[in-house]
Amino acid sequence: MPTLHGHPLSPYVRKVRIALAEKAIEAESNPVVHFALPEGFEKLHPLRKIPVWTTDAGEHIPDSSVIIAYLDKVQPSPRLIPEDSVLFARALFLEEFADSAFSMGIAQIFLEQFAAPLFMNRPTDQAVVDKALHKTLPPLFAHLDQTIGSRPFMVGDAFSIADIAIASPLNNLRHTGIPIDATAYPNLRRYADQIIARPSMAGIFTAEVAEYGGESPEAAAKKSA
Ligand SMILES: N[C@@H](CCC(=O)N[C@@H](CS)C(=O)NCC(=O)O)C(=O)O
Repeated sequence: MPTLHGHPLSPYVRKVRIALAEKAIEAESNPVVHFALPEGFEKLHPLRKIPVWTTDAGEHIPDSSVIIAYLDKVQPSPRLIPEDSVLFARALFLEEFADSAFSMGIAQIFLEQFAAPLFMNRPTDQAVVDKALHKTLPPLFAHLDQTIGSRPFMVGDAFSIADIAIASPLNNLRHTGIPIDATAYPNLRRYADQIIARPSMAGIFTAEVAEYGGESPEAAAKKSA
């Protein structure tokens, strides 16, 4: 069986897990964390990053975007990267947007609010959370809010790599219990609630909550009520 190397809470690893769930592909999980990779991991990924996909034939394929493009080639159904040239370009740009600034902004909140108390035994640095929430993320949320409008999917009329790439870091935001502001970004909030309820993602999120004790905004709201 192929192996997916990388911890499930990494947004890049989760991208691949969602793609696998969509395509019903089974794989072993090797949940290594990026800050404690085993010696020799550079043989799998020269930059020592996660995720890496190891095929049955022992070929190591690094990088979430490359892995999903590969999976789309070896098992095209359901297709995650649109065939139409313009939709292809839009989807790949949104993936790049999500993998870079958007993931980084959410990672700052996730690390401080969720990972610091849980894994690093230190309190949250609220200034870092506030900066990400009030400076870094608003223009990115605004772009996504405008892009999605009232449609169900980020690109065209089908679920794609763009939805996977955006929903995966949104799942990390969800773990912190901080909701997307429904007044400022009503389209994005509706989209996030809908896309994360998709079976391929809901199963992954529920498993993560069960294992790592994150919580949904709904649970956080109930607690503070
Ligand atoms: N573009 C890469 C990004 C992968 C990445 O940055 N993964 C993080 C973990 S979330 C990592 O391994 N970081 C270790 C490092 O940058 O040294 C992908 O999509 O796979």
